[in-house]
Amino acid sequence: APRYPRYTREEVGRHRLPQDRVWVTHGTEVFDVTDFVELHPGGADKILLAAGGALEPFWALYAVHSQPHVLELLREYKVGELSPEEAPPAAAAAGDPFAGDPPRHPGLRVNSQKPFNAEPPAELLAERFLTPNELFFTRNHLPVPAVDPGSYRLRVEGPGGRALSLSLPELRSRFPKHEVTATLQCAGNRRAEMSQVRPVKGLPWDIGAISTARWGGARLRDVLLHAGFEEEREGEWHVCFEGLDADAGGAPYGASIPYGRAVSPAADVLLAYEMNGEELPRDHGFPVRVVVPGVVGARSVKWLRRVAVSPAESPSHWQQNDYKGFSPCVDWDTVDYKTAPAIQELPVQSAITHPRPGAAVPAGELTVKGYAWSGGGRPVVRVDVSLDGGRTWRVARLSGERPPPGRAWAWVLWELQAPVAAGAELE
Ligand code: HEM
Ligand code: MTE
Ligand code: MO
Repeated sequence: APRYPRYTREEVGRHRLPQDRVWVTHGTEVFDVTDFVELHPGGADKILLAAGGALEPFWALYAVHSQPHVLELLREYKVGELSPEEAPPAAAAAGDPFAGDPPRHPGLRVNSQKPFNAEPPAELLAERFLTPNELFFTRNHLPVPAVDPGSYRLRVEGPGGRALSLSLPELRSRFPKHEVTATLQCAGNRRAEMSQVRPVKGLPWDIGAISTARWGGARLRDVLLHAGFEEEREGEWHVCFEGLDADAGGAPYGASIPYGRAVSPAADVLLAYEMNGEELPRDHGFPVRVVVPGVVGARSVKWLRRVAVSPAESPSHWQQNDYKGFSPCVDWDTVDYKTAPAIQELPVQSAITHPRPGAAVPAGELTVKGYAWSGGGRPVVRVDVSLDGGRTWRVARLSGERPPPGRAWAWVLWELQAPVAAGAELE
């Protein structure tokens, strides 16, 4: 058998661009696939997502690769082996509060490592109506708590009901499982584009702080009614959520929604324990999270430990002093948080996932793709696309689910084919 040179993962990692040669690993083998990039049936942009690292996490998303002819083809490009001392990524330092965070998919675009905040790359974001769990955007404010499912209890309490302490098996067996397809979007989605207009503080999210899943769990409504809370209540009431993740001072992540939304059968608010048919991944709230469809992601509290009915909104920083909207004339030095309500329903949103800004597109027929979504369960009825800065418009083809009226919780994906003249600049 031929003897191949040995490389470390770091050396492989220096080969991410065609000008540096494109290397990937599979098992312990190293391949130079530069000459295959343009021949890849799935497109050059996709194969480049794996450049400099392991193929397996990407091939796990696309089963077409689990055929013998794909490995045979790959073998032609073998240039080396990984060094035998190449251990799995080093264990995190003791004393690091993030040392217990779970492993993540290498395709995610990371905006912050600790706490972990990451989005699927635009090339993969709208490839599928349901976002694969390992690519679903992650927005963590704190380290991911380690939860023992056996001793986990969810507390439910507040005036007007009896206190409950529910184990995971109780939550699963006492209440019917309800399933909802819902898109979650962070309020910061597309902040990088906002910063091009005027620099704003916060994580520089591109267009991927949004993802869609089929969530399964108990209806919050069923749990509240089981605890004896009335469907109709006089006066102002809120349902507050607390997570098991807490800051250095011991304050948990928290948020609240109005009582009426929590008990409304049409609002579909879930205490979810399943995501796309699997148990919730740790990054997305294992073992139980709230899913509030149509509402800013911040209210869908992960690692849920407590549900409290209260006459006041959640006292949490993230309900009181963050996730609020202000005039452009207000900045961080002059803001008075009490003057604005906490964001609940989000407005309409639409973004182009392909082509990317600045991309060169060949003359001929261009495919433009993207997603569109609205908060509040309002359906997207049409997506119009302009290639000439808004002078003329074409209507895109939509694909998605057909939800009941007022319950359009999921995005639609859209696509348009349009002719492009040579040398044209498209806006
Ligand atoms: C399709 C090889 C990396 C996404 C294919 C096919 C081959 C192939 C041979 C056609 C399979 C068939 O239809 O029988 C490779 C090799 C890779 C690589 C050798 C790395 C060296 C990737 C990566 C992604 C990807 C990293 C995604 C991030 C796809 C997709 C298709 C495909 C979406 C289906 C295209 C279609 O049917 O329209 N690939 N692939 N591939 N690949 Fe890859
Ligand atoms: N819940 C807890 N306990 N801790 C958090 O940091 N982040 C919130 C929300 N729930 C958060 C949380 C924010 S701001 C968003 S946008 C969503 O979770 C993101 O959910 P995801 O990470 O599953 O995409
Ligand atoms: Mo968020």
